[in-house]
Amino acid sequence: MAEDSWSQEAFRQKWQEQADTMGRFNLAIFGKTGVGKSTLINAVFGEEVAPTGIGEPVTKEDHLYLHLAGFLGLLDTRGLEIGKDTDELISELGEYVKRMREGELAEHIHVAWYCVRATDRRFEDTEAEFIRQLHKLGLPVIAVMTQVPSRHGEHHGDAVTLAEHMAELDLPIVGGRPILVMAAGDDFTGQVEHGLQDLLDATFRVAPEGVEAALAAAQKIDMGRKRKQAQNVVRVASSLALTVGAIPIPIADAGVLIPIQLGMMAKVAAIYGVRMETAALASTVATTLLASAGKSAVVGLLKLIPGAGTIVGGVISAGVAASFTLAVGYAWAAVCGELTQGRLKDANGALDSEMVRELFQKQFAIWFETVRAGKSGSAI
Ligand SMILES: Nc1nc2c(ncn2[C@@H]2O[C@H](COP(=O)(O)OP(=O)(O)O)[C@@H](O)[C@H]2O)c(=O)[nH]1
Ligand SMILES: [Mg+2]
Repeated sequence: MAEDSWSQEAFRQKWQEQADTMGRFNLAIFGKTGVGKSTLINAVFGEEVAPTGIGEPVTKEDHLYLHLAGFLGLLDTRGLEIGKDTDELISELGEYVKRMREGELAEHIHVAWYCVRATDRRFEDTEAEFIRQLHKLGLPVIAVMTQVPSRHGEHHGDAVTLAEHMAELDLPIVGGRPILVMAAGDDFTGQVEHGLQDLLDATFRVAPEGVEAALAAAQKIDMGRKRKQAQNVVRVASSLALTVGAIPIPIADAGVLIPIQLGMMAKVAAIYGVRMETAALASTVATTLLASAGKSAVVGLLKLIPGAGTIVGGVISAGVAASFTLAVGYAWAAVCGELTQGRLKDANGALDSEMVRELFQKQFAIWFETVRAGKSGSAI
């Protein structure tokens, strides 16, 4: 028990250390009411982020609100209308953007999304002017055309026409044209979600390098980005296990690998954007499994793999220790991927330990095989 709580404490600490290095990705979102901003944010960053709450007012004029949700900061506006109040909005925004730039990168506004609804079939001069002003504040602006109907992978002709029109205006927007999306499908009309990955890719292209990890963690649609960020941490832990295992570890002492793996798991969880408490809880399930049968970690898990047969003479070789750690890392990453998409929950919305256990175990077996077969380089 005492050891358990120590692990938990260490896990939280490692998670926080990692989170601190990642900082925050701050996105400003603009567009008229009803164009689909909240829906878009939900689709890309998850339900918890949607600015249904008020957020914190960040200027004394009270028109700019910052919503913090994990690795995302979302800036939106209240009470001022683009067109009618552009000057006031830009001046308030400019003041805020400049003030934040005096602080560290995690406080800056990194990217702006300007949303236009396809079904409005028009883009006003005042909107173009607003975008130009945003650009002058030094913000990379991505124009997003929302609620774009599609059929068989083709965009609605009217949306394409509107996009062409916008492209001809020579707006200072990323790629010179809007990105066409449908953030949420609709069963009744048969509309399917599309374009979100393009939007995310464009956002990655213009976000400063220093917030790439935070953006990867905050978004929930591209697991590949998360995995890529996690790779390094997993490899470092594996090398560490290799060093520890250079003197063959007696099976009974295989627990020496657990701290290495716990630290790795904490970092991977943060990299994936899994909240600390959820991650800590899920990690206990995984480590219980690692230490299953009340014996050593390695034996416990290797027993689950038919024909692992790598334990010779009652010791674990450096190679096994390293492979084992790699497999733990990637299996855990799979768990984290599911968690960030709101899965592995029971009917009450609480973490479902049984599901976590099953997924981790299954993924571990797969990865251990892959790693031992030397296929990890290309597969991961
Ligand atoms: N099916 C579907 N509905 C959308 C989409 N975007 C917005 N809506 C609907 O349009 C309405 C307004 O969207 P909302 O995101 O609240 O707009 P906001 O005022 O810009 O935040 C809501 O009823 C949404 O359900 C979309 O991509 N797909
Ligand atoms: Mg909204």
